[in-house]
Amino acid sequence: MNRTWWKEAVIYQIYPRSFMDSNGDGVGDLKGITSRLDYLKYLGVDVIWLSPVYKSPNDDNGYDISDYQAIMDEFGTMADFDELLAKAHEKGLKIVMDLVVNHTSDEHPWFVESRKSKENKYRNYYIWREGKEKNAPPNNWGSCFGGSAWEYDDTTDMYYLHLFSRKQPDLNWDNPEVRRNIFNMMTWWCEKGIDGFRMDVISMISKTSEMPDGEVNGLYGDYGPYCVHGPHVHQYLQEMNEKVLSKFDIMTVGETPGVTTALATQYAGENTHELNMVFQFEHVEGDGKYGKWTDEKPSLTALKKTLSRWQNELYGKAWNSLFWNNHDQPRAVSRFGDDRPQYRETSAKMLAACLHMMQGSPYIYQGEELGMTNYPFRSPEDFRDIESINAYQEWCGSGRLPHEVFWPCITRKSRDNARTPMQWDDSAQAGFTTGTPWIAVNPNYPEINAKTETADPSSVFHFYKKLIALRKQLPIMVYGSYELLLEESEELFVYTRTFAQEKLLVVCNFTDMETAFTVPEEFIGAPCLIANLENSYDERDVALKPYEAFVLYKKQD
Ligand code: TEU
Ligand code: CA
Repeated sequence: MNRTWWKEAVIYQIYPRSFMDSNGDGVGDLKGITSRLDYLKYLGVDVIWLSPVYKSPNDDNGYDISDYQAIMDEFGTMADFDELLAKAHEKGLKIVMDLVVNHTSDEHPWFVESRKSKENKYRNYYIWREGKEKNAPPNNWGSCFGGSAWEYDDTTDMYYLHLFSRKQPDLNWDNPEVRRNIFNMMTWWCEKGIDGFRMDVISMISKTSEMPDGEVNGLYGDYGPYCVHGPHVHQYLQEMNEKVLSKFDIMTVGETPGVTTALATQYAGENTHELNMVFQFEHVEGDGKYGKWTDEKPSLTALKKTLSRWQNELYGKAWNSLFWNNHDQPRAVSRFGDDRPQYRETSAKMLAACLHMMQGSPYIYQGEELGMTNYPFRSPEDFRDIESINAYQEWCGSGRLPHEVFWPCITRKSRDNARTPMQWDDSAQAGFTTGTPWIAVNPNYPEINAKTETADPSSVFHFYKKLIALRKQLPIMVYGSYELLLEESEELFVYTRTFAQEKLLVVCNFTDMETAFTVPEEFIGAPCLIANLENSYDERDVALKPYEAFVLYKKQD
C-alpha cells in the first residue's frame, strides 16, 4: 500500500459559523479561525476541513452557495481567506474546502437565469419536470428537510428538484456545461493553493432519467434508488479526477450517504481514479425511531460489527475515514459515550482511543477534543437548523406525535448539538464572541473549555494530543491490519492491529459497569501505550472500570 500524506494525516473539521468570532457580530469568521491556528498546531492536527465559506444566503448555513468564488459576507473577504491559507501553510497546516456541487442556492445566478424561461441558456443547469397534473408534483419524493422534493415555479409552470431545502435546487450533472463550470471553479481554488476537497453528498450528483414515485416511508416517497449512486456517478468522478484532481497534490473525501463497502472500493479505490476516501454513515444511521430521530443509545455489538466490516473489507483496497461526529451529528460523548459528569471525560477519552487506533484517517470535529457535549435544548425556539425546525413542525406541529414523545428524540439527534459555539475559555460566551452568539453557548462551558484543558495534562484535550502524536510515531496505527476480538461482548470493544513484527491490543469498556477482561497470553507484560485511567495491565486478569480504555504494544522478536 503506497504511503501518502493524507493517509497519515489527522483532519480537524471547523464549522466556521461557530468556531471563533473576531468582530463581535456573534457569528464565527475567517479572521477568527486565523487567530486560533496556534491552538490547532498545538493539538497536532495536520489538515483543517473548512465547512463552506462561500457566499450564501445561509438557508442551510452555507451549504446553499450563491457564488463559489466569493466569501460569505458574515465570514469576511477573499483577502481574509488568502491570509488564513497563507498563515495555515506557514504553520504546516493544510486547508481542505467543502465542495457543495450537488446543488446551489436558488440565489445563484445560474438558477436565477434558469427559472426565467424554458428557453433560457441555463434552463438545463437544473432538474425541471412537468407536474403530474395541476398542482401535483412530478412524483412523491420527499426532501431531506421535510416536505416534497419538488417546488412549483409559476413563471414556467414547472417544478424543480431539491433533495434538500427548496432554496437548494439540484444541479443537472448530465449537462456537460455544468460539469465544465464546476471543474473550472475547482481548478481555480486548487490554483490558489488549497489542499483538497470534502465533497458534499457527492454520491447524489447523478440521477436516473426516469423519476417514478418512490417507496413511501412516512409522508413521502424515497428518492434513494433514483438519486443515490446514480448511473453516471463514477463516470463524472473519473472525469473530475482526470480534469482537476489528478493535476494537484490534494486530498479528496466524498460524503457518500448510503455507501456500502463494495461501493466504497469504487469511490475510493487505490486505482479507480475517483476519490481518496469516503465518509460512510452505517455507524451513525439506522438507529432512527421516527425517521432519523431517536432517543435510543446505539447497540455496541451493531457498532462493532459495522466498524469492523469497514476495517476489513476496505483493507488493502480503499482508505477508511474515521469519525464519531461532524456538523450534522450529535456530540460523540453524548451519543456513544456518557456525558454524565462522573463519566464524561473518561468516556470521551475511551471513544478517542477506540477510533484513533483504527485503520484510516481520523477526523476530529471542533470541540470533540474537549469532550464537548450535546446542548440542553428547552424548546423548539432554541433550534437554528432548518432540518430540526422543519422536523419539529412535521412530526409535532402537525399533531402526528405528542411533544413529550418526540422531544427526547429530536433533542438527542439535532444537528444543532454540534453547532453551538466552540468553548474557548470560562469568560462570557465561552470566549467565542464579545457579542450575542447566533446560537446559544452550552452552559457547561465554565468546566469544558480549551483554556482549562490545555493547562491540564490529564484533560480530554491532552489525551487527543497524545493519540495524534502516537500516530506520527507508529506506522502500525496507520497501516496495520485489524482484527476484532470478543465479537459478542455487549460491554467491550476489543481489537488488535498487526503490522510486520508489531502488534497492538486495544481494549475499550463502553459501559458504566466494572467489567472483567482477560489479557491474551501474547500481550501479558506488554507495555501500555496509552490509557485513560491509572491502572496496571501487567496481570492476566484486569477489572476494567467504567469506560476504561488501554492500548498494549508488542514487538514480536
Ligand atoms: O449532508 C448530507 C446529508 O446526508 C445530511 O442531510 C445528513 O444525512 C443529515 O443531516 C443527517 O441528519 C450534507 C451536509 O453535511 C449537510 O450539512 C447539508 O445540510 C446537506 O448535505 C445539504 O448540503
Ligand atoms: Ca464575526
